[in-house]
Amino acid sequence: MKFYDCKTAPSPRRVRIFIAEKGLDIETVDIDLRKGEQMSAEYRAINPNCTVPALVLDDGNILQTTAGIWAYLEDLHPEPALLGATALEKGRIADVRWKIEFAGLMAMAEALRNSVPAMKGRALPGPDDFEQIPELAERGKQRVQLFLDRVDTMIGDKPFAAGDNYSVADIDLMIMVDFAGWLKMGLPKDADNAQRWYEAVSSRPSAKL
Ligand SMILES: N[C@@H](CCC(=O)N[C@@H](CS)C(=O)NCC(=O)O)C(=O)O
Repeated sequence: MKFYDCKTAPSPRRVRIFIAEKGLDIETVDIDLRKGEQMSAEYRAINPNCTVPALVLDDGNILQTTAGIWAYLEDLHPEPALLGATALEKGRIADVRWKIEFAGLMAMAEALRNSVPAMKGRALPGPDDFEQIPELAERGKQRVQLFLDRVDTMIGDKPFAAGDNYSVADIDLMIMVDFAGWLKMGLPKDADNAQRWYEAVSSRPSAKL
């Protein structure tokens, strides 16, 4: 197997952390997004979406999204279960994770990609070029702030984002909080549940990756 990664980007970090939590050792190739390596003919042959992560399997099959790679690796290596161990846990984790992706990660991408000069003409990832829309950056920032303010309630008194066990919901939420730091936004200082949770997940060895 070969994992196509990018050390500076949030989405492939979701897979890096997942691989580390499973204790797997997978050959890794770094695609430098800052140099535009995702747009090269070689990489398009692996992932025509021009995005990372991607996972090339030994039989030549290719998985081209975080969710696809997670599902595949979880099935091959069920322990520890990161997508949920029981039917209810699987459902809860999928619910929470989608909320984090939609209201957190997508809002953050909207804010960043529509504002930073380095992403001029590249307001969406993928093979097609789109111009930035400043109003979307503003709306994205408002959505990120609303999301960060609600993390405390989302965590409540649970140890982890979707319940008693560490899961992909924690991976996505931690990455979202770190990603928000790029726009100097963060969890409210007095959000005790959110701060307690963030400290716990960030101190796991996988979080350093
Ligand atoms: N939902 C997709 C998102 C992948 C994605 O957008 N990756 C970004 C890095 S975080 C990318 O490859 N961007 C390429 C670009 O900006 O041109 C996944 O998780 O696989």
